[in-house]
Amino acid sequence: MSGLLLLDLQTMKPPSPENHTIAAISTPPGAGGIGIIRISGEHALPILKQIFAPADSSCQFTSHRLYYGSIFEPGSNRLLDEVLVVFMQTPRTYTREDVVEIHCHGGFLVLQSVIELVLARGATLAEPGEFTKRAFLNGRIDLTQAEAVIDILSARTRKGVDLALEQISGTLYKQIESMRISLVKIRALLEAAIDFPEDEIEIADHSDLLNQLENEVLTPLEQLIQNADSGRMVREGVTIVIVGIPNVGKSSLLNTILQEERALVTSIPGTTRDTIEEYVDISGIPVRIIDTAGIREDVEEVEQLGIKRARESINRADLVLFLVDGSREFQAEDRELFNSVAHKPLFTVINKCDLNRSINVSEDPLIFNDSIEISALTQQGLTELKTQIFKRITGGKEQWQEEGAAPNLRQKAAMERAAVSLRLFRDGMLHNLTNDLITVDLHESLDHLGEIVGETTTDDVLDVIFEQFCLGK
Ligand SMILES: Nc1nc2c(ncn2[C@@H]2O[C@H](COP(=O)(O)OP(=O)(O)OP(=O)(O)O)[C@@H](O)[C@H]2O)c(=O)[nH]1
Ligand SMILES: [Mg+2]
Repeated sequence: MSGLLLLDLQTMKPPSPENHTIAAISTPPGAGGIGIIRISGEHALPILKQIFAPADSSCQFTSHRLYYGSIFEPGSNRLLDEVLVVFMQTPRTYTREDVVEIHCHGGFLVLQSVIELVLARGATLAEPGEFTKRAFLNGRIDLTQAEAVIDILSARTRKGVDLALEQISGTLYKQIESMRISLVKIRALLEAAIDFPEDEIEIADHSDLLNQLENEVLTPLEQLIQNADSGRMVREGVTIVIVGIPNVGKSSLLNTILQEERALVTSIPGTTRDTIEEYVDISGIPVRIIDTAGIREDVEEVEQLGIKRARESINRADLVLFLVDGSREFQAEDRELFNSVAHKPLFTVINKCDLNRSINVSEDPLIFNDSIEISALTQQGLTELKTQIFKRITGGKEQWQEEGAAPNLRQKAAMERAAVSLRLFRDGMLHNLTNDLITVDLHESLDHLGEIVGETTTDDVLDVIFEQFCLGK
């Protein structure tokens, strides 16, 4: 029986690899309340029928209905699990193929034995991302929507989820499509003029076309390219390192930002030996914040190693918080440390402002201009500190503006290529080059826009994208 399933029922030949039925455990490894096995392809339902005994024997496997019953091993009749199953008939499914989901108990061994049974009945284990790849290849979603699925799975802040959801709903796709439609219209007018010059086809004069190109394509495209930076920050996050000489309150600041006693705090200089890293959500940006060993000279070996790690973290930082103790005078060690990190984007934070101030900020305008005062102990200035961090990592933004889609790096690169061709095309029009010359650039820009949504994307690029998925998605 299982051998038969490997053959196409009409041609009695093995199905081609593109449309074989695939299966995978779609829930994460480890114990959970339920674990789901997903099967996609034309044999999904026949496989289910062989291994599932419905509690209600009149069960017709109506599409999109949940059925209760058990999974058993045909032949031995051994019970493998008590389950709920759903059959979803093409095309209203994730992959646009027939899809079956088997909702098992969440234990790994149970899931393992059920998936093995499904594979023995003729399904192939899905590659990472293969379900989503099929959704894309079968035209249910475009490439930007497929990439947004990766984003939603890996989002680390609510803002990241929101951006991904917007992209899944097709916002970016629609924007790119509307640009492509505008370009196709322009191309049609220009090509008509090439094909039928003697007919003196009424083509809009070039200045109309130029306006159209600017307003409907170039300007929105440039806006999208700018948004890519916000997108990158929300997807990848940024790294911030707290730096200072011993005892200025670095670990206290980390704890205050996290609102948790994460790092040891004592009044003894040299408390923190290793770097301590945690994630925190600052206005939607996942920020990796690193507390470091206080940097000073002439210390014993363990502390030296800590200081070496601190220096390494500084090198990787997107932003350095240079922390000083406002209740003491600014010291030669502070200044030396500042000079050694001054090549990084940084700003000075004066801590312990709940105590009497001894630091003289007017002495060093370079160090104290734009500095802010906080107290890690009383949390004074914490909101302002987060605002300043946000401003500095976003290049001056006070908060997120509603700007629409935020492309990822791949999409941005294709947009930039499209913009280059579009500017060449525009210059060609401005200089009244012949239509057949300038339409070459127009064709190229259309191709680059097509790469974004997946219409002109090469197979190796597709492979790279879908490899980023986890198994079962
Ligand atoms: N009054 C006051 N004391 C603070 C403040 N922040 C930290 N402290 C105290 O300063 C001392 C050192 O704090 P830590 O957070 O351990 O300082 P650190 O910079 O991490 O020190 P090392 O790890 O040794 O480099 C502790 O006694 C803290 O309680 C503050 O804002 N106000
Ligand atoms: Mg510390």
